[in-house]
Amino acid sequence: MTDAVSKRSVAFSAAQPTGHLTIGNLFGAINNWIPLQEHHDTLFCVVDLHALTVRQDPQELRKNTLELAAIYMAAGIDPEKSIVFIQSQVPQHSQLAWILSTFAQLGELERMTQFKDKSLRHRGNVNAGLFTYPVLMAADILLYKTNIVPVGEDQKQHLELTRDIAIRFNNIHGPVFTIPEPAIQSHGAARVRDLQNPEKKMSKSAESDLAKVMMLDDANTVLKKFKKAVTDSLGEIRFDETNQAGVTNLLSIWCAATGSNRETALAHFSHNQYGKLKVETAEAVNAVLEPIRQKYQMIMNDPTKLERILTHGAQQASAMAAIIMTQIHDVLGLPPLPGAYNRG
Ligand code: AQP
Repeated sequence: MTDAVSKRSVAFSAAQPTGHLTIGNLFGAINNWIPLQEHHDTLFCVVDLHALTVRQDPQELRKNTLELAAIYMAAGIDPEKSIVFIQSQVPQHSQLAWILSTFAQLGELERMTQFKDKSLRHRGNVNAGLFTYPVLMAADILLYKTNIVPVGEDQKQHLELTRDIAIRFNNIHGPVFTIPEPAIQSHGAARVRDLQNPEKKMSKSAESDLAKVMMLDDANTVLKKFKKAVTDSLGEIRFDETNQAGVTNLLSIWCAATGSNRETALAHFSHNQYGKLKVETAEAVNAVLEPIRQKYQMIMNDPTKLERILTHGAQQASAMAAIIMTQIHDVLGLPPLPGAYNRG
């Protein structure tokens, strides 16, 4: 990618630097990003402004932001094919978010389940940014005339709101925005579950370390976490989200890690004990993570190169964003932009 006037369809996705990524982020989202690089214009963003909706230690945030970009690349995002950048280095994200907030209804934002969940988890800091998070996400996506957004199932509701905002804007001001489509994994990895509480999705900010497998965990830690995963006392290995959420989660992770379907998983495990399922799932996950861990170390050994890639990415993204912002100013009756954007 890289050409602001390319005619290929555009794919955009992002993750928050609220910590290192989990295998939920990998199997639910990033693994879907990689093949898109071949036939789409792809942008992958580290959304640090989103991370501010939960109180962050500044040193940690700075570190996590760079490390997250390195994890993208270690997992297979190629900066020669994709634009990789940090959200706060492209100011049009915040500018468009303000404009879109005048097209989002309070009632719509109140219905967002992530807002409800996060306001319960962060009772002491239910800030307005947590509430308007989906509007900033809509800006991230719409800024690049995005066609496809590969995300985990948890983001489906936000995507629907993005579409509604874009349609509402277009109905009033003409066809400025492209209406994006979500691309969600069709199998179990669309929602990898917490290893200690399989009723919940695996989250990088989960309090218990045993609940989440991080992409950079070492092989022994991965094995330990899977061995301690919560299952049940039924003693049967099958896909049953209602009665055996823990076992179903392990099977789904094994499928995602080995590229197998459900039938293969059942044929492989159905007459076995939970212990074998846990150990083989850990081994399959380690086989996926080992090359990522090695590549991550290589990338982090050259921080100057990493920063250069991100600066270049921000310039490319900003040049693309400037095109639509000019159009938006025009249709809304705002004065033309005084060439303030860096067109890279
Ligand atoms: N458990 C999951 N299963 C499948 N997909 C997942 N994603 C996240 N968790 C799972 C997908 O990963 C992408 C990046 O997510 P994010 O960093 O923007 O934030 P999130 O969805 O809020 O993820 P976390 O890990 O739960 O972050 P925290 O703990 O900071 O809130 C998205 O496409 C998401 O769908």
